[in-house]
Amino acid sequence: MLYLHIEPDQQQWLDAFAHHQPDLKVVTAEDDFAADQVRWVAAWNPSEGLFARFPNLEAVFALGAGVDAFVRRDDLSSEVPLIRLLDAGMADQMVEYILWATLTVQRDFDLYADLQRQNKWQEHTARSRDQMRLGILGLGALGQQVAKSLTTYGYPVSGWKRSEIELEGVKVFTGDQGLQQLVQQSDVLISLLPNTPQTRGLLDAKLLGKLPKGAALVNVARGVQVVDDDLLKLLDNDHLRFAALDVFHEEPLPTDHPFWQHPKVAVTPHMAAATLPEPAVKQVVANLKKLEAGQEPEGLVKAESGY
Ligand code: OXD
Repeated sequence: MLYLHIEPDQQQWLDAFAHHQPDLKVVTAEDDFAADQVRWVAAWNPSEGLFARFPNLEAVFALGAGVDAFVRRDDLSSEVPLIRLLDAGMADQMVEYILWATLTVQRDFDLYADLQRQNKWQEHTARSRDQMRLGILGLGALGQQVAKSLTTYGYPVSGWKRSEIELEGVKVFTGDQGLQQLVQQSDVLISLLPNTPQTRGLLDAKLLGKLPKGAALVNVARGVQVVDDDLLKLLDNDHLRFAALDVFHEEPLPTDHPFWQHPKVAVTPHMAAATLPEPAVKQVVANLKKLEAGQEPEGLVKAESGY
């Protein structure tokens, strides 16, 4: 039996399970069931104490890419395999979001919106794609797919990862020095990093100050990676041109946060890449089969790295 914990659109998820594995018994908080019969939980934004309800838990499926809400919890032993989604339709959506943010500065749409508010007709010199160097922080499963996809649009794409990898068409930087180098040569810096103690507060004045003047920041990872005051200062002193922020320290973003009204900030409500029920459930079901066959599931979170 699998317990499903997700909002909104719970029915779509139930339908997707019924479609991909009709013989799997899926229950939710609305059902009557014996908690000791639950072998798996598939969840997003798991509530406090959720996992403690199930004494015979064999695995947990995070219905998203980031698992920060699933690790270091009192109700979930690190012995229970935790499996996250690797793409499930998210990469394409991330690419769309990044293209929107990139085009906003490349084609000066932010400046034109401002000019329109002043009834001003004034043309800016446009930049071509090869003049927009995209730097991706985080080349995990999602980051690699996003990076490869962005190269197909003609943008020079670089990426940073802790460990070495080869990625066709993408210049890969590693290590602390590599991080500085990547930032120094990024016109648009994009965070796809996992939320770990090492990435929290990483995007501070010291690092963001190394971006070329006029660069943009796109954060589609986790809000805690950005030091908000540092980012605001760099936008206010014109070192940075634009920030597209989808994630925040506190969500929903408090109504009095300066990001809301800042002319150089675009705020979106953690929507850059929604998890789509169909591909996500397909991945969960494929991994359930692997677990039942004694094989390692794809997207198994490693205890040492936490992602
Ligand atoms: C995710 C997210 O991690 O949506 O999947 O934030």
